[in-house]
Amino acid sequence: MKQFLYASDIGSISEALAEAKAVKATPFAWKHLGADRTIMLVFFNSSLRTRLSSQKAALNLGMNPIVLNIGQDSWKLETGLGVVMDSDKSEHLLEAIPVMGSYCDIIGVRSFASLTDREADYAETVLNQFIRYSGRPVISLESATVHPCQAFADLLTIEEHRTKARPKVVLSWAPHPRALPQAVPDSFAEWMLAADVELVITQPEGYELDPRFTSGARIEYDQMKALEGADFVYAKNWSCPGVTRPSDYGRILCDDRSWTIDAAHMAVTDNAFFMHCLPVRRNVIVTDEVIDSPRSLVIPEAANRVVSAQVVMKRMLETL
Ligand code: AN0
Ligand code: CP
Repeated sequence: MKQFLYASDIGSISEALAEAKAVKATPFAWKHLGADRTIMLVFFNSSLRTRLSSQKAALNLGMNPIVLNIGQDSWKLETGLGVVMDSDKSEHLLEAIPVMGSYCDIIGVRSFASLTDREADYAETVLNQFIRYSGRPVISLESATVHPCQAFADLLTIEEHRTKARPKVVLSWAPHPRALPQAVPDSFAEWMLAADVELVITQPEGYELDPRFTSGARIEYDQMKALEGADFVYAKNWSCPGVTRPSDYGRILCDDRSWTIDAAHMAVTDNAFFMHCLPVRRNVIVTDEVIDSPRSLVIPEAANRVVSAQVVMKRMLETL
């Protein structure tokens, strides 16, 4: 595997889930694969889970992880092409990427959406430069439009907890005081559709996600109606994807706290599990009562991030 951005990069979803279960059962069984190999984990943005689970997954495979925080440990990097570099950015990605590539066998990159330039974000400009210039397999650790390690872990968590062949999974927008990317809901929708669950997406008007990720999902603007009979409730905030009005891209259009997932929302489901990728703002996205309930999966979901990362790294090591 040379890149990991999309569900299609992993091939058969059922084979990927079977492999995830095997990796989870015996995490150290492939320790020989990573011997004398190095993975570089490059962070342009903050992280708790992705940073730690990627390091743990690499260690489980016998690999050496190197973590670089851009702008804190390194020079500030210019990402724009053709710019006159007289700002505070000392080095261009065009040099930094092949240099980093020369020190490792695999690269993982976290580079959030700008939320100002829709075209550049949706073209995955930064991540594609890593793919083009590093000469190494590249893993998106949440790039502008996708968070595949998260979506794969979410799917594994649903697979482990489902009691129906085709569970009803509701992706619900929820309020948040800051403008957040669309990467998590984009990938979640993409992976749920690839896995063939019954996916319903609910959001206020104007928050329609890009159809390249959601095509085939049912969209229901009435949140309570969407949640009826749900088996899994996946809450997430995202800023305006700019699908209907490009000028609104990255903006907050709604702060309606009636969208916060509380006990009344969960009451109309079929005793659904609650999921969120974390970090989560309590009593804004979800009430304490719901996230602290026995139906909350947020901790096992985060724990599965080691498993999804390990399957991806394992596949890359096998094809180096
Ligand atoms: C990020 C986001 O919404 O994309 C990371 C989530 C994994 N969240 C925040 O910045 C709070
Ligand atoms: N869910 C997730 O990716 O968390 P971090 O931003 O802490 O890595």
